[in-house]
Amino acid sequence: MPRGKFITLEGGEGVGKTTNLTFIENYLKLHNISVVVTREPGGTLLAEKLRQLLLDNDSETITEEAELLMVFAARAQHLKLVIEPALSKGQWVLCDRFTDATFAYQGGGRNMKISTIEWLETLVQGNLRPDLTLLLDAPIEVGMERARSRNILDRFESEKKSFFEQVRRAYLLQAELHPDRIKVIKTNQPLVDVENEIVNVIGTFIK
Ligand code: T5A
Repeated sequence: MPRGKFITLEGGEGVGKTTNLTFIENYLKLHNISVVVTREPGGTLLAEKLRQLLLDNDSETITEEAELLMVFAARAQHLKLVIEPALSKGQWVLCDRFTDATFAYQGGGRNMKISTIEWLETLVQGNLRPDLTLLLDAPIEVGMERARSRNILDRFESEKKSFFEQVRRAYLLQAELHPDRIKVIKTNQPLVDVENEIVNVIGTFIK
């Protein structure tokens, strides 16, 4: 049984990751690909609890170091219990956010050292990296407006505009550093056009 492929979906707040996740899942299933859909932080009982703690707006101030370690603690559980077993069985994994989010939010947004994040990435993931990453990108105002219209803002969504600008810049830098793996899709356009671009990228990848 060939190993499955690992696809991740990335981008700032409200850019349309969750909206397009189901579309991608259905597209893969149409092509007879067995796919596990999951998310980060989260995907296991413990990792979902850590997600709650990370997003909760009422907690005590979480230090940058604690935040980074919680994100990777959740990832370690998720990899061992969900992602690795699925890939080994030949299933594909479609994940809403992964380590590029850490480089963007904790690296770009919080200014944490990239070498520290890389060290933790190797500790937790070994050589495992996504096979394909779709980076959904839209101007900050568009994403924040969409996020605001939908729910009460969580701990990250309550950050200042400059934080999201740094996050966006860091994501685009990741795409520049890994052009073969990360494909940027602009989402400040009608959903149908976003879907067409996604089909182009995933269609080529499947072939
Ligand atoms: N985090 C995560 C870290 O700090 N480090 C890490 O390592 C990881 C893994 C997780 C938070 O954790 C942080 C980052 C995050 O802040 P999350 O729920 O995964 O949170 O991320 P959010 O960005 O908060 O997810 P959202 O659900 O808010 O945003 P989505 O999924 O990008 O957006 P979506 O699909 O819900 O769309 C938002 C609205 O826009 C509409 C949708 O209908 C929806 O109403 N929409 C469009 N409208 C018009 N045109 C289009 N093209 C549209 N696309 C979507």
